[in-house]
Amino acid sequence: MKLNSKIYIAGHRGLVGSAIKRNLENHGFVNLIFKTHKELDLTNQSAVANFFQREKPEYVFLAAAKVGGILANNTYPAEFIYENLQIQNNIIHQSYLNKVRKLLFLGSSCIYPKLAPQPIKEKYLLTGLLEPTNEPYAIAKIAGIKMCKYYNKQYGTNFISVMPTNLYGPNDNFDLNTSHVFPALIRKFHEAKINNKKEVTLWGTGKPKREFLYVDDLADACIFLIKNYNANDVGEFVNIGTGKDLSIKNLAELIKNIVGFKGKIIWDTSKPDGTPRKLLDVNHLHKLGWKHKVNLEQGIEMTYKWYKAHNKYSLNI
Ligand code: GFB
Repeated sequence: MKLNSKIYIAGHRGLVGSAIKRNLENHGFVNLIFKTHKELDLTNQSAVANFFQREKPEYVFLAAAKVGGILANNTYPAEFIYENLQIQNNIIHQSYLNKVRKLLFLGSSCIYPKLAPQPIKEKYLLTGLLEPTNEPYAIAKIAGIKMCKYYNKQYGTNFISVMPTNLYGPNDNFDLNTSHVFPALIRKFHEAKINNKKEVTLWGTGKPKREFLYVDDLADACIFLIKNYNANDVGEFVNIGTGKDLSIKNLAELIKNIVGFKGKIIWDTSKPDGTPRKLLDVNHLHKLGWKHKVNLEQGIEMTYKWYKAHNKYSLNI
């Protein structure tokens, strides 16, 4: 991938896409293309076909998706399966038809069975029942992995699939109904602090364990892989994570302390816990030569700093 290679970032405004865009720009890549949802509806087959025929990108980062936390997935299952399948099918198929040199497909760690042995190895895919709260999204992402695999097999394309763990960082979604747990905790503790609240309500029991990777680390891993490897070097897909997890309760305590909230935490067990644990085995990734750099405490500090600087809720207005 050269500095003037034509690179399309699908989903450039989202948590992952904006981190990939930031990384490429910081490293001097000057020929990036991206479209807002208004400019290009990725669920529209002919619009995507016209875009690819016109732009002919050489590299594609497929970071566009309909994403959300446990409640959003559980509330809008039809939208999660339809929109993600449409987006992937359109971009993967047009990348093949328009001879894209390399595509990197972003999946998610929720593709694995609810009760997979931990840490989860790539080979555990499809060895058991999925977690119900995110089955639609997981099925769509599994379809994306398989589509890349079989396009590579039949058409000789070079489409790489990566499965990141739970992500967090700048540009995350902080809407309390649709967000993931990490941004929700940042916002809940911050708002409780500035409004002198006595308690904060969190979801579930706090017992589930999650692994968290800072999004700029993920972007670095994606660019490292697409620059240094082809699909057949990577295999069907590769986990991207830190190899460490903690309970939601411990994460809440960490974020509470860094934000400086002094009140109580109440657990609303009417909300779902989701899968009990999804710690990724990252040996394959390490053997390919990449390891994460940002540890959780650093990541919390950096994310909270970004949140206070970019969020109307933080400006005491
Ligand atoms: O991050 P999260 O929404 O999704 O929830 P998953 C993680 C855990 O945090 C669950 C708990 O046990 C939640 O009950 N939690 C506690 C909260 N308080 C809150 C809160 O205020 N907001 C949220 N959102 N959670 C997602 C999948 O699963 O993982 C996605 O649904 C995607 O599709 C993502 O795969 C990576 O980690 O359970």
